[in-house]
Amino acid sequence: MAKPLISSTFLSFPKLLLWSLPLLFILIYTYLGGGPGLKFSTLVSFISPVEQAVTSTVPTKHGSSFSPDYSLRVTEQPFTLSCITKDKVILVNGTSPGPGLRLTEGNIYWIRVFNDMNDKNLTMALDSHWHGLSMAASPFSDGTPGASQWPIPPNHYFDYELDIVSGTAGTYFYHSHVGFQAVTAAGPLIVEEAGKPPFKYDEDRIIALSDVFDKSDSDIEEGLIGNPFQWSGETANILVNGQGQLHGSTTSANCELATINVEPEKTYRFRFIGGTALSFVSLAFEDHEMTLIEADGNYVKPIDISYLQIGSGQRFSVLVKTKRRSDLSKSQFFLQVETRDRPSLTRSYAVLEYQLANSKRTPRPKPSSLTLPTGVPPLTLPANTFGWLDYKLLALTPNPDFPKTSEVTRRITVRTHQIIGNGSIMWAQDDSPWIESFPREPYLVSLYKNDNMEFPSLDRATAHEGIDPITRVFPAAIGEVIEIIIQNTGSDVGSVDVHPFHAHGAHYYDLGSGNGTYDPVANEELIGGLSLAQRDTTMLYKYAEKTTPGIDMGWRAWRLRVTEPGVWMIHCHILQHMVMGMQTVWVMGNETEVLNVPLEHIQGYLDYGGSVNGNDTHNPHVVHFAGGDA
Ligand SMILES: *[C@@H]1O[C@H](CO)[C@@H](O)[C@H](O)[C@H]1NC(C)=O
Ligand SMILES: *[C@@H]1O[C@H](CO)[C@@H](O)[C@H](O)[C@H]1NC(C)=O
Ligand SMILES: *[C@@H]1O[C@H](CO)[C@@H](O)[C@H](O)[C@H]1NC(C)=O
Ligand SMILES: *[C@@H]1O[C@H](CO)[C@@H](O)[C@H](O)[C@H]1NC(C)=O
Ligand SMILES: *[C@@H]1O[C@H](CO)[C@@H](O)[C@H](O)[C@H]1NC(C)=O
Ligand SMILES: *[C@@H]1O[C@H](CO)[C@@H](O)[C@H](O)[C@H]1NC(C)=O
Ligand SMILES: [Cu+2]
Repeated sequence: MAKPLISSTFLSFPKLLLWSLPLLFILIYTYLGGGPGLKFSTLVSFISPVEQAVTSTVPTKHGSSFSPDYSLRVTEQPFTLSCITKDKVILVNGTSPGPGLRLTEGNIYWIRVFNDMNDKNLTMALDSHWHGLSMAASPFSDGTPGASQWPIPPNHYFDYELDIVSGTAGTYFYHSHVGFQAVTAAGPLIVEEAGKPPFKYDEDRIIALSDVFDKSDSDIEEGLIGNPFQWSGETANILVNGQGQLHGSTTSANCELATINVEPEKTYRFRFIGGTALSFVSLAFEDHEMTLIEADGNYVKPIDISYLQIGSGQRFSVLVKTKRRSDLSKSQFFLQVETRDRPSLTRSYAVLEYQLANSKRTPRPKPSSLTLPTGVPPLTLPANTFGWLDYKLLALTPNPDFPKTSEVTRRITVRTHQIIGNGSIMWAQDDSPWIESFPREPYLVSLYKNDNMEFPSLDRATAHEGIDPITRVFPAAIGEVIEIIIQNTGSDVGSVDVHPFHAHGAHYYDLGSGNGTYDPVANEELIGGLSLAQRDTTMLYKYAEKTTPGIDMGWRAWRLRVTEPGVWMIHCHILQHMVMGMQTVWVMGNETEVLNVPLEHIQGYLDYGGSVNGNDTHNPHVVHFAGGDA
């Protein structure tokens, strides 16, 4: 495993100062009791000489002496998911979901991602974006093409540096951020505590959800951006850990239900990962209670829940106590999963399977014996679609630095709207769609090169509801406390949709949601005194099937103290919507803060296929931004 480093390269004083600034800021900030969910341990680790060491940004050659902590190989090949066989499925290490990564907080990791595809680009949003993890120190590793990095060209690899700071233990996932690839190219990423977790459990189990579509990825992508527009079709099935069975299909390999093995009388932490491309689902276990303890990588005050609702990009952990052996009348219980807010309901299952010692001699039941329930579903899940746990998810450890209403410097409304053109359909935020072909090069690259884009103007943005109309970017200054209001509106034909909105870069405080237009005064009544949880993906709900085009119909509000300089995306996590333009780019910090690496050190990042990419004959030259040394 990579050790927290000490740099060997001596730095000039100005560079040293430049690099110390963000750290110093975090240090002071943390000391004052703040930081996004930072714990006391963070403070301790920041003042320890090891983590405070200043690193050089001179690129390092990753030759034969370098060995990454993990490697992921991405291929495109024929594959069968839930009885649906396709010629071209993008897999990580030959499976979907890909292998789970387990990291321990307080360390720096290097993850080598191989693009073994012959004709496709790839980025891995080790979703912060290695999902929700802070990546402030690694500006070109966020995994968002168009915003922060060039994609990895075919038959090349890229080394992602992950600085897993203390206080971030939780459930995440990694996934491709190109086109529709994340429908299958994704995998769990678990950050474990260096010490003991705040809740006691015997073991954990990952429950990753995904969708499967009948159409090929390329047909889906072409249809979504095409004219005439063609919808992807609805999900054919919701998979649990890549497995599922379709009603009416003959059972064969890759068509069995997933089993989640447990033993009697134990406490399990089930880590749910919303890796669905589209589906917003409700789920519950037959005859087993759940206590929610984590949302999006943050521990929350435990809440007993009778069902869980999870959209694309979200993660939740629940504790489940298994039954006593003497109370077991059977050894298999269903996990029932159902879509919400789609034209038709898709229902799927997995099996919670008790491993009983005396059954060790009897072989595990054959997949065919784990058949779908026939007739009435075992559970009746509530039909409700909006408001689940809003104003109820509270930070386990109240954060004294929760930004108060009086500290809010700006309220930025992102009005999202579906434009129905002559045959095409797009999503625009404040009239601006952001699709992969816009911009021509990653935004951060343009800023460094000073060629395609000017630095966004906060003045222009302030005069236009937060978006700078010239650069189509939302700028914010370090130190500001902003409220981001995502406002749903009726489409050009009056339809309304549901959207899981996801932020890279930092976790925000979720201020809740409601119908109509956001009213800060009314909402203050609801949040007053609550120690709200920090999140990175929350739902913009659908409050009506049909409304007047352009009319406000539902909002979601976030509050964020801006601390991490960088170029970050905020987008709907539904892959179809992203492809159709439902993405925004935010520039946090001014020019000095964002472009803080000497240009001569990052040349390799500035061109597509630049020297930061490795291949069979070329070792990559990469900057150790966080200082990770392998
Ligand atoms: C993925 O596959 C590669 C090559 O087969 C292997 O070296 C690597 O360890 C695998 N990664 C994980 C996380 O299992
Ligand atoms: C990969 O990305 C580069 C840079 O944006 C682009 O020029 C190229 O067309 C892309 N290739 C594919 C196969 O999409
Ligand atoms: C779309 O249709 C309208 C009305 O039929 C027409 O005026 C306009 O030019 C069309 N736009 C494009 C881009 O084809
Ligand atoms: C939301 O508001 C609209 C307009 O006032 C109303 O028609 C609709 O029923 C409301 N939805 C819910 C779920 O209350
Ligand atoms: C950015 O902000 C920092 C801190 O306030 C300041 O020192 C610096 O001069 C600013 N840079 C620009 C380009 O405005
Ligand atoms: C490998 O990378 C080097 C340096 O970027 C490049 O010159 C070379 O063409 C690449 N080889 C292949 C097969 O792409
Ligand atoms: Cu959406």
